[in-house]
Amino acid sequence: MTTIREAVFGLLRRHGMTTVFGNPGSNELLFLKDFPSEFRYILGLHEGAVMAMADGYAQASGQSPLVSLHSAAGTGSSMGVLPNTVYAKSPVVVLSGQQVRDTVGQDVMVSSQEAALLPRPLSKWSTEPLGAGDVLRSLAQAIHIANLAPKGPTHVSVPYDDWEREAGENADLTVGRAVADATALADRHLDEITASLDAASHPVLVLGPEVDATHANDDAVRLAERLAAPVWVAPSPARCPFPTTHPLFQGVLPANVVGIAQLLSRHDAVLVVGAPVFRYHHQHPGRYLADGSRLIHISNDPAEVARAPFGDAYLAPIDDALARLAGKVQARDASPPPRSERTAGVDRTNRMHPDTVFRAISDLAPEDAIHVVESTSTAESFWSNVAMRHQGSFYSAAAGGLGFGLPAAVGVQLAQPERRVIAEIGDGSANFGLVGLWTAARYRIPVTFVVLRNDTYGALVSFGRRLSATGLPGFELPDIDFVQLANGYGVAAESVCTEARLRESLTKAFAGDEPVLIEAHTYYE
Ligand code: TZD
Ligand code: CA
Repeated sequence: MTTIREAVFGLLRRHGMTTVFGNPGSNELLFLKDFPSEFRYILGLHEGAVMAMADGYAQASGQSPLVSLHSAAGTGSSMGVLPNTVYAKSPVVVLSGQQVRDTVGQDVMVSSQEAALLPRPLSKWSTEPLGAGDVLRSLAQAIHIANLAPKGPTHVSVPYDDWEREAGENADLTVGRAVADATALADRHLDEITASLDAASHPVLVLGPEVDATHANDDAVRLAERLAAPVWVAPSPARCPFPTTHPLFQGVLPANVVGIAQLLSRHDAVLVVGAPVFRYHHQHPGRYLADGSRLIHISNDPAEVARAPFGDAYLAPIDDALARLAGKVQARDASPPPRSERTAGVDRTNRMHPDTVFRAISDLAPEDAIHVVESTSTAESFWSNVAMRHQGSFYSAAAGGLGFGLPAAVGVQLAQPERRVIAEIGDGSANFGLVGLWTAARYRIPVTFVVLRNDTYGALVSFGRRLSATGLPGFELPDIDFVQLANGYGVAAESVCTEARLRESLTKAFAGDEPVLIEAHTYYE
């Protein structure tokens, strides 16, 4: 007889889901029993870190990892980073353990009441099968839903006495199914968009994370070059959709209405691809778009196109749409617009400006390095100093929830063992996912962690100013020694205060194959 556990491992194998991130409890042991040797289990010491590692892995591999979590408390602990997973459209499948089916109603220890409701609305789909006979099919459904556009995290809660029951005579049919997203932009719509772009005198592109997620970066470059259109990255980027070294690259749009309207005002056609319109952050109300501009939005997410307050939208796969548009619009000639230059910040005694840190990293890292960034006040400095040329070069918390970056870098490195992964993390952010260091040490995952230590929640200082909120408590973070913390988790670490020392440490880290943490003393302006 085939047990439900055996059938589920067959299903996972079938979908290439042989990497499991988890933190086990008593409800999960019968699922993990006789863990097959071709699977790998990556232990995280807190479920927030487990989820962030899995999210990074999913984004950087394009494949679904399985996340195995303990019932209510374990799943609950993972939820701090789940908003990021939802907004990153990351196809993570979460399996949480449940107490024995017949006993859950008594609310026995470590049962999870209304388990399917727990991770909503932070999941694309969540269920607890009504009987053991539906466990395999429910997990298959969770995998398919996670991977159909728009992708997203799904959750299944399974009572642990289900695992040893018989899978039933139809298990092979459920395991063997293939589900393909076979949608494409209709020719008629392609013609409409092409006509609008060809008729425009000054088109501009705004690109979002889904361009990178669907590996459409090269087609985005082709389209921009054909249109001779400047390219902006949509606000608060979670990925890098366009090479920052390209002459048409303009930078990242600010996350407010007036700022975006101003920067796009001289363009009569604004084509937004693979991003929401728009994910504003700072409230600075005004008119969304200058008169005479028309916004065209291509997204693979029905909710995204429905909720946008302006613009005409097309629901379509991003890679297909970009490839076909790039082949169809009229090629034109125009020299790239000048990019506005920032003056680099100046170091102080024993404190570097963030510009110094990012410039050093960009100079010394391999040209295909991957950056996982969670350092909130330094975003502008990062984007103006770091060269990124390839697909999958940048990941950041998609919903701004801290605790993603440090462990996500571990998952990204597992997914991309051939590329150098650098985690640029603020000293505040680092504490939300610090336990990820242990996993890096335990499995020798050679991420270079650079902690920008400015001893404060810098971004909140500037937000406070923006809101004229004075007398705010709880911003200062003195006396956190990241060298000792890293050593405690088994990661070698150094503290640096000057550019010369930083460059030495980075050179050494990039030459090695071990995780390393560099505590870089910076200051907040
Ligand atoms: N908790 C979580 C889970 N996510 C958040 N985004 C916050 C709290 C609020 N928060 C921000 O939005 S930025 C920030 C906090 C606490 C400060 C981060 O400090 P940092 O970076 O040291 O990482 P900077 O460069 O000093 O801002
Ligand atoms: Ca800080």
